[in-house]
Amino acid sequence: MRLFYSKTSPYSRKVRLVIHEKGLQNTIISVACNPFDEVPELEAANPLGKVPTLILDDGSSLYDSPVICAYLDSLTPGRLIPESGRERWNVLRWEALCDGVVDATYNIVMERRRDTQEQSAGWIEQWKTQVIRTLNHIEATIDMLPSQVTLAQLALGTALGYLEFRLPDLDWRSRCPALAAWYGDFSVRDTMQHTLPK
Ligand SMILES: N[C@@H](CCC(=O)N[C@@H](CS)C(=O)NCC(=O)O)C(=O)O
Repeated sequence: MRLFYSKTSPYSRKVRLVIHEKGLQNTIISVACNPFDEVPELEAANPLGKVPTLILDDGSSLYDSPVICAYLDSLTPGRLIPESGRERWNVLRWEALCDGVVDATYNIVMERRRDTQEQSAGWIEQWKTQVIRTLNHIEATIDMLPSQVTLAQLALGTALGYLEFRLPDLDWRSRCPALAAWYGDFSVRDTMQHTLPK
């Protein structure tokens, strides 16, 4: 299998965390790229031209990150996404919530890259409000994370790492002390260290 990814993409990081947590490194060739450049092989595999995109051995491809994570998780035992029951939907809901934080943060990052006079302060405020409201919700419900490591924790670690990397001015740590304590423990995990954005 071949994974098109970018070293700074949070969606790619979540997939790379799954690869490392599941010990699948030797079955996947990782191809770093910049999806904003022309990358013909990526575009042939995914007309959206986005990373992450996974090309399977039969030439077919999978995207986006939740689909790739679910697929990779299904390959070996020791599931990061419980196979059934309430636990499954709980983990997938955590992933959606954390991916939503990443989506709003990514939108802010992209908006700030436009010429100053073209930026919308209104949209940036709207996305910031989404991020802060969701972080406050997670701060209040952090005790409800599954007891063992699942995709929920990987998605949360990805979202907080991305905030730290791209939006340090938000200062989420002082807004959310319980989350900061959780991240302090989780971010030293080998797989988190191995997939740091750079
Ligand atoms: N929902 C997608 C989002 C993927 C995405 O937006 N990736 C960004 C990089 S972080 C990208 O490839 N952007 C290139 C573009 O939009 O042209 C996922 O979860 O994989």
